[in-house]
Amino acid sequence: MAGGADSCFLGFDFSTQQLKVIAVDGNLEVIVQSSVQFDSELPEFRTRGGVHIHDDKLTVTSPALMFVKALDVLLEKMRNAGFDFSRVKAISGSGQQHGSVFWRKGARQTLNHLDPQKHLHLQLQECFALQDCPVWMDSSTSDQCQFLEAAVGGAQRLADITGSRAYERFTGSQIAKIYRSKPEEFSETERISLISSFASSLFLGDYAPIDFSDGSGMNLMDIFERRWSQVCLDAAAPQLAERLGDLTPSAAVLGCVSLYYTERFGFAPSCKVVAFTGDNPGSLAGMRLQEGDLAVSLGTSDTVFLWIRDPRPSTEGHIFCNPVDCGAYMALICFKNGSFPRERIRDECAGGSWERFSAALRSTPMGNHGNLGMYFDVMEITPPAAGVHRFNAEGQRVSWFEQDVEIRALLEGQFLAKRVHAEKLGYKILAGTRVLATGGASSNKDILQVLSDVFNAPVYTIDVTDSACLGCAYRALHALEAETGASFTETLRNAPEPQLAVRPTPGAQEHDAGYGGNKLPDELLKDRRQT
Ligand code: XUL
Repeated sequence: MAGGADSCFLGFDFSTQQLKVIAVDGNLEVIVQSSVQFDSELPEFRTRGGVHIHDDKLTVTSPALMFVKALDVLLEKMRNAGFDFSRVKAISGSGQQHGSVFWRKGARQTLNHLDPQKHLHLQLQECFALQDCPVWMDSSTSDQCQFLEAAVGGAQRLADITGSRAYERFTGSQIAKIYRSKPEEFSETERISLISSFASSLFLGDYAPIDFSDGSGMNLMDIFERRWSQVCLDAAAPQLAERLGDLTPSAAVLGCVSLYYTERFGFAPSCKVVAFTGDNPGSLAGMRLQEGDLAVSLGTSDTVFLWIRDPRPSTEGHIFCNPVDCGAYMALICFKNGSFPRERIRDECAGGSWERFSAALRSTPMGNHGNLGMYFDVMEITPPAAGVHRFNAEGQRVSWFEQDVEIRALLEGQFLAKRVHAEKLGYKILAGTRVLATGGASSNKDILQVLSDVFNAPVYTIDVTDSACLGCAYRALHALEAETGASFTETLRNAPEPQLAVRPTPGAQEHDAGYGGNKLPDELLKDRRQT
């Protein structure tokens, strides 16, 4: 173990609405948590939800200096609370994915010579070629997406290289937009960081490389070769490779914290900075997903994370390099129709009661006598479809179901879609597969039973509040242990385990063939763009 209870590891998360930190000790106990809310604690930046939504409603940015000032405030809060920075052996962190920071020429010099007597935000205010960073909520780059896909030979070809077809929020199209719309600012740019590598740069006192895992969310990196894809770079902007710098493994130790932190806060000069990564990769680490595991977050929108060995990129979902195992991958699939249709059907078919909703699930059989429904109240992401689609056992469209059948059809349809789309990306349910459930609906055992039966795998629940932060504190610890060859799983063997909630109903195996086969109607499986 990298140090005993005396040592400590920090995980930061530069997320959309706040900056958070978690400290764990060498026994993996969480000892400190703190945060800075952007809107309320840094009101001078006038953000709502941490962002500025521009007049076109599509452009969404956050001030670069707000993130810097948040770090000033957070570290001061910790110092004022008596936190002993000299115990910290290593730090790591995560950032909201896809967002980019444009450093002005000369910024590296400033980073290299930070004055410990002064706040960071006062020293870095002239360091950004763009004051406002494009963030993941931006959807203003449709033209750039089309151009990028056409340049590489189509959406599927782009996914084959970078793990995803072109997405508006991905950094490649964002950079292409800045290059064309703000040529002066672009030519003044010395380095483009992701939010994650920007944050590690602040600690390192130098430009930090982008890690493979967060780099996979740019539409610019060849995820199989783990290097920049020249054809994608060329389609985005000229001389981009030098502005992006090198890529690095997610577990790399980048160096030690700069003098600024040792002198101002009392960090040990030997305190290591471990590559920062994206918040979703950070969460995968925090949930301690293992090979074959799948995590399902059941919230406003539903998200699925997978640990994958041999991915098959598709025009649905994203493949990223795995942040804790350099030879593996992770997939992320987003479903927009999560809790709203669940609540609507509860209201319409169970009188607004989760109890009656649960009773309906208990009174209907697994497989629902072949009845299946897809309920896309709003335009779905995966697949791009809208409306309610009901099919009977013969595969014929029908216009209504009995109330209890409707409730089961909704849940089986939602979970089946998750399974089918995961399998399309190369996911295989293995003997030891665990499904980790999180989010609001994961507190309902009858809902989890349906999930378990559809995947024919046990379902575990896990508290994932701040999983990205926690995951990055774990990653900081692991990066030191990795020097002795320990895997992430070995390093974390004593961390709190997910709790077993339900096992598959006897007979789920027989149903497995039906579930595993593409029981979903073809029209609901179609890819977004068959180019
Ligand atoms: C993932 C994505 C969001 C951000 C949120 O692709 O865009 O989950 O990472 O911080």
